[in-house]
Amino acid sequence: MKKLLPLLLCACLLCAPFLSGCTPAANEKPSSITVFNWEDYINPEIFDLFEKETGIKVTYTRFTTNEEMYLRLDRGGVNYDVAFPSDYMIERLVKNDLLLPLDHEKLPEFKNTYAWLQTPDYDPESKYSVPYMWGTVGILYNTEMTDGEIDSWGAMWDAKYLRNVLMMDSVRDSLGITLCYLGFDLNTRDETQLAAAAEMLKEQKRSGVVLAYGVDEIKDKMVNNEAALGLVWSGDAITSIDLNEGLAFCVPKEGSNVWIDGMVIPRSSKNPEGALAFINFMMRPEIAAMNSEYIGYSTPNEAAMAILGAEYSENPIFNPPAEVIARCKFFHDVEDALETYNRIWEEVMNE
Ligand code: N2P
Repeated sequence: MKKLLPLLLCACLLCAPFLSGCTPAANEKPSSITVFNWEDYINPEIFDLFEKETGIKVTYTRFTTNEEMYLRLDRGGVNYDVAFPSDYMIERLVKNDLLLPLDHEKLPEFKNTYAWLQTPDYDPESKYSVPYMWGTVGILYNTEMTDGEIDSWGAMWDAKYLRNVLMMDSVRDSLGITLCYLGFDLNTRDETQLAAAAEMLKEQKRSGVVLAYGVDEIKDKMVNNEAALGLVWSGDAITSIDLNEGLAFCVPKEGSNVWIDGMVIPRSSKNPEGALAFINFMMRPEIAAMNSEYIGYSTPNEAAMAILGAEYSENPIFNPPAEVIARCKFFHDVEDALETYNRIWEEVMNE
């Protein structure tokens, strides 16, 4: 051993340049993250601010629906460091082990989150997600192309709006509001209820009221007075009304969906540390406020809400009154009924 020791020391010294060449590189954090978010759902200035402060460069990739996002995470092959799924999709991602648990030690800004949003039932301990934005689903309508106040989903089936209705090309949203209109639970797995909703959606298409099915382009068409009614998320209603004051929004009396989108770290992340830094940055009051102001969606951040002030907190679309929330329900993962949901949507599209 005595003879071996100097030899070992020598070997170590000889290797040292290579080892030291390796060590910093191994410790060095990759200086970029890939953020996988919805279209039109972040103020791009935030990426520059984050990069300036941390040196971490952000690549921004987009998706249109939760279902599309899920498939991309599930198939693997692409690396995403931060993604923004909704409540029911977080449930599904957790069930299928596609998310990394969050290290809350690295997320001190989480404290700014409203207490009621810190323990959502899809992730009661915020173990895998922190809230990003929340809102409702409703009808955006053109007050000059419709008569009187709209307060029912029935308007979207009304023959007088021939070729004037924009439906959302999003399975849960379009089926969800149809189920509400029929008086059924928007998470139903009952085949008879789902078949009734399917028939309603096909009938709506056959009748010719539907001008188009879309997602992000609905707000542009509504702003340009191209349709009388559109199915939208509340934040898109705010953005649209800002650009066209002839538009109004309602959450119909039959009830609707209230949702929370979260920030999560997919299991495939190559830079979870960078991802945590980004998520924490997004929860800073000033950043959350400037982001919410830019995209028009409601912040779950109490401190940011204080910065945004009365103009926002008193806007009933941005901060819906209790009676509106009371008639809304969260989506949940429908598990094995998902096949039925997808089949129905495909049938509607092919009708
Ligand atoms: C904005 C996307 C909003 C997501 N384009 C609603 N859950």
